Parts: sequence; structure tokens; C-alpha cells
Amino acid sequence: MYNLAKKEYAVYGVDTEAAIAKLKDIPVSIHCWQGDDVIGLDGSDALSGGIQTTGNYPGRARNFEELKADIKKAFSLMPGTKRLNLHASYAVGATVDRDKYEPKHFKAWVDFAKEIGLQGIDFNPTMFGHKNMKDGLSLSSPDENIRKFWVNHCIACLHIAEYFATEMNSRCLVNIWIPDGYKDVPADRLTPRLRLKASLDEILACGYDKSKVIVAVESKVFGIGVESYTVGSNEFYQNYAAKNDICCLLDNGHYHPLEYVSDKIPALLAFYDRVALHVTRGVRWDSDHVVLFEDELKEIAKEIVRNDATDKVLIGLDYFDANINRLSAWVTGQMAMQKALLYALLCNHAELKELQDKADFTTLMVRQEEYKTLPFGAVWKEYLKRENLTEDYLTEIRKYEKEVLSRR
Ligand code: RNT
Ligand code: ZN
Repeated sequence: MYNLAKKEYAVYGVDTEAAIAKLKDIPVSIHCWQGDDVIGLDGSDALSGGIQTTGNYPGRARNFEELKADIKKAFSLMPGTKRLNLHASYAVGATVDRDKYEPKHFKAWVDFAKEIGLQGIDFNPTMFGHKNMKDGLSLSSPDENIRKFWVNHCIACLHIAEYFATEMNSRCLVNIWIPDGYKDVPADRLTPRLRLKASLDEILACGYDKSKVIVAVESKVFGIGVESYTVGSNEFYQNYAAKNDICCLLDNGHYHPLEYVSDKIPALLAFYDRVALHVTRGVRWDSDHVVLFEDELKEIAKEIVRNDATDKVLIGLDYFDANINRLSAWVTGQMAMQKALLYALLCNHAELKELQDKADFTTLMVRQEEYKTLPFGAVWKEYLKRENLTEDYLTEIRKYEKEVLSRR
């Protein structure tokens, strides 16, 4: 099957071997928070801040040991180069508050990441599931003690990120997302944004090592209970990032449903060296459904591949479903991302771009349709085989469910 597919793609000028070799090396940062419904390990028992998990499928990881075991199992079923994306709320054994977190609270994660052979660790300050999310505000709070607490938390996170980068010998992306906003029509849309701006300035002035840490800001249009106003909006963060030489993170659940992140990637690549992504699947709203091999995901992957931006676009996953087996959710989403990248790699983009420039839109349309029925599946299977995996990850997960998850 693979040999036939190889020949068929060759007719289009596509080298399947080169595609497979390239795919193996594109890192995907996998979120730890799919394993425990975003609860964390530092004392929170419920999610807050406009994000929501639904469902109570049995077997959720309830502690560090269980989460590690689940990550180890799930990651072993995923192909490609993997990074671990941690939230600060996953500190291990911390007896201090989040503003005082130190590298030592994350050493166990570093040991684990090395043990299972990950490329690196990425990091996120956690401004939700905490008592200091006061009146729904963190870095934009008018309460100076609250605002400072979260500034200090972010600074602590930058230093922990330096530690991750040093230990893993791989740059660490620190993504700042805050839930701040208002449910109903605000009286002042500017001042909270000025406070957020001041907070970010203070955080970036802490003197972190830019050769080791990449800072990104993640905008959002709205959240549950924060429907009318989001302090960290798209325009706010894009301008802040451009002026302060940091990175934008685009979460494809964070825009109006008729806006496409696939189109925003090349817009930002015209100005930025790097663009970070949270790949998710928003069903009608920012619902964070498991990522599937769908059209918009394919378009996102195409923009990364055809613009030669696999080193510039930092791919991270961000979804959580508590309604199905959590390991299966993890693997299905990661594999969907990999499939989309392979699909994008199996295309003669130079030819298509030339057709566009020659204004031969007729051939362009026909050619793009032809690609859709080429034997993609045979190449995907071959890739999995070479990664010592198969498409059947579910049998293994069901076994783990029976032997481990069902006993929790
Ligand atoms: C929320 C953002 C944010 C979170 C994670 C847990 O809407 O997408 O990235 O999902 O940080
Ligand atoms: Zn996100």
C-alpha cells in the first residue's frame, strides 16, 4: 500500500520519504491538563476563570503519581517529537503560595520529562482556580495587592522556565493567559487594560534570560461568565507583543467562529519571528473539544508547512474532555495534529503557489481537489509503523483502563 502511495504522490512531485522524515522532527507541545480536567496539584478543586470541563468519565488522575503514569502511557502511544506543556498549578509538593514558586517545585517534572525522553518543557502561569482571582481579575485588578501577587507569580514562572530550558537544553515557551473580564457592560474598558499593560511591563522587566525563555500572550474574545468584556483582547495583545518584542499565542477557540487562525498565522509571520499556537476545537464556542482531523486543522498545518515555518510556529495543544477516556482524548488530538502536518507535507506547494501567481485558478482548484483523494492513509500508516506504533491505540488504552484507571 505504501509503495503504491509513494508512486502516486511522486506523480505530483511529492516525496513521501521526505515528508515522513520532516514530520518526525516537528515538535508538538502536549498539555498536561487533559489528564486531570485542569484541576492541578496545588489545592484547587474546581475550575474557574471562564473555562469549563464537562463530564465525569471515571479514572481522572487525582495526584502527581497518577498523572505521571497516565502521561507516560498516553505519550507512549503518540508518534513524533513531544514536549510537555505544564501549568504552574501542577507544582509538586509546594507549601508556599503561587507567587513564591521556585524551580524546586518542578524538579520532579524535569526528572520525569528526561525519563520519558521529551524534547523540552513549556510553561504557563496559572491565574485561575485560586482565591486571588478576585472579582474575576488578576493582572488587571484595581486591588494593588492582588495585581502584585499575580505579577510576582508570573516573574516566578519566568525563572522556573529558565530552569526548564537549562535542564532540558531546549527553549521554554511561557504563555500568559488571564481570565480577566466582565460579565456585563463595563463602565471602563480602558483602565483595566492599562493596568494589564503595566503588569506585563513589570513582569518583562524582571530580567529573564531571553536566550532561554520565549514569552507569549494569549488573547481571547470571551469566556463563560465573562461575556461582555475581555481585558486581554486580540488587539490589546497583538499591539503589546509587537511593541515589546514578545510573541503572540493564537488559540483557535478564541475568536469569532467566522475568523480563522489559519489566516492569522501568515499575517503574523509577516511581522514576527515566531508565532505560538494553542490548537483546540471550539464547537460553537471556546469549548475546547478534542482536536480532530478537520478542515481548519488542515489549513492551520498548511500555513505552517508551506511557509516553511515549522521552526517559527510553536505548536501546542489545548483541549480537555472529561466525558471520554482521557488518555484516548489525549492521543486522538495529538495524532490529529500529526495527521494534519503530514497531510500538509504531502503536497507540492511550489506548484500550487505558481498556479496562483499565474492566475490559473482553474487548475489550482482542480489540483487542490485531487490532493484530497490521494492515498494519505497509507503514508500515515507507514509513518506510525516506523514510529513502532499502529492506528489501534484504543486496545492498549482499554487495557490500561481495565488494569489501572478502573481501580481509582
Ligand atoms: C483558556 C485558554 C488557556 C487555557 C489553559 C488551561 O481559554 O485557552 O490557554 O485553556 O491555559
Ligand atoms: Zn489556550
